[in-house]
Amino acid sequence: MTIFEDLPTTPRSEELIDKAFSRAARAGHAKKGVEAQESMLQTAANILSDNLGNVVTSWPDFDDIDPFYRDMADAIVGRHDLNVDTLRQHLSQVMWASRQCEKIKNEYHGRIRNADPDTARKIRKQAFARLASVTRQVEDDLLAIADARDELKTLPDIRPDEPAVVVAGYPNVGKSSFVNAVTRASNEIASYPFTTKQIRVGHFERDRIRYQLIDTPGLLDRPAEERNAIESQAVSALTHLADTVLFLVDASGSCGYPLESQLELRDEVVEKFDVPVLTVCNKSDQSRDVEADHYMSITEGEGVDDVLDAAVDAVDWELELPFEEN
Ligand SMILES: Nc1nc2c(ncn2[C@@H]2O[C@H](COP(=O)(O)OP(=O)(O)OP(=O)(O)O)[C@@H](O)[C@H]2O)c(=O)[nH]1
Ligand SMILES: [Mg+2]
Repeated sequence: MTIFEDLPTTPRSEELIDKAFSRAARAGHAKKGVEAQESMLQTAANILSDNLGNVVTSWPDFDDIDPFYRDMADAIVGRHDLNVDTLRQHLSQVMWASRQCEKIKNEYHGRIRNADPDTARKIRKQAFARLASVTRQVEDDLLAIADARDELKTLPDIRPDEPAVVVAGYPNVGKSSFVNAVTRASNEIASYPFTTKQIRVGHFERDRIRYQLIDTPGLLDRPAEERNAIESQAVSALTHLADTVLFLVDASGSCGYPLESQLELRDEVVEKFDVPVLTVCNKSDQSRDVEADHYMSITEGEGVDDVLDAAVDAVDWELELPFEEN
């Protein structure tokens, strides 16, 4: 469950106008004369102002959300040349339109009430034209919000309030093998729109605490200068998320990358992340020729549990008890 999961579909301007005016016509049929015109205005304006308002209030307040979600949202909507700040501008435009519909309703209501039926009909038509025009003015805003919503809704279930161990390292060093080996079979494969490879999120439990183990292909597997803006933003999101990083190296060179480059990337990650970064020499069955915090061989099943223990120690998560005073 992510904070964006419940975002409802964003309506388009024409859709809203059709809905508002057809409901208004129905409401008008039930009445006669001036009253019919009043009822039509009320119905149309209410539907527009409510629906436009709901588009905005269904979004979480970006000032309150975890920085992980904020950076992630920035990275994800970046595909549409949006970011959280521009998204907020679109949302406030839509809120403006919602209030404007309310104002139009109030402004025309008195005029209709004091008119004869024919004039009342003319005034109501003017009001409808203005309602439609206001709603069309935010057409682009609604489209941008719809794009953002569609992307963010499918954000994989990574929880910033649960402990997270991020697994990094060059391609082929054994990151996925590690995540697969130590987490339950039902690894969630998460597709992020900004990486060509799929991120794997596994879970394991220690002392009744659930840990997230996050494989990061396409993000933390090469030097920062090779990342595009969106990928950098995603890495920034990971810095908020990670409680510990396991940096896997392959000293045998069978992964296809020189050890020196791997260690340079490791140093970069140490620099970038504010949390413990453990250097883990994987494929120790092939080579242990590197200075590391831990040595393991996933294929031989050697040292794997120790690495997981070390990660748990480094995370140092304190369970918050619900009955504890704060
Ligand atoms: N000899 C040996 N091979 C291993 C070990 N761990 C993983 N491998 C092999 O290394 C290869 C790459 O492993 P992956 O787990 O796919 O590596 P990765 O880091 O996830 O690679 P990308 O997803 O491309 O970034 C596979 O063929 C694994 O079988 C190990 O401990 N010893
Ligand atoms: Mg992999």
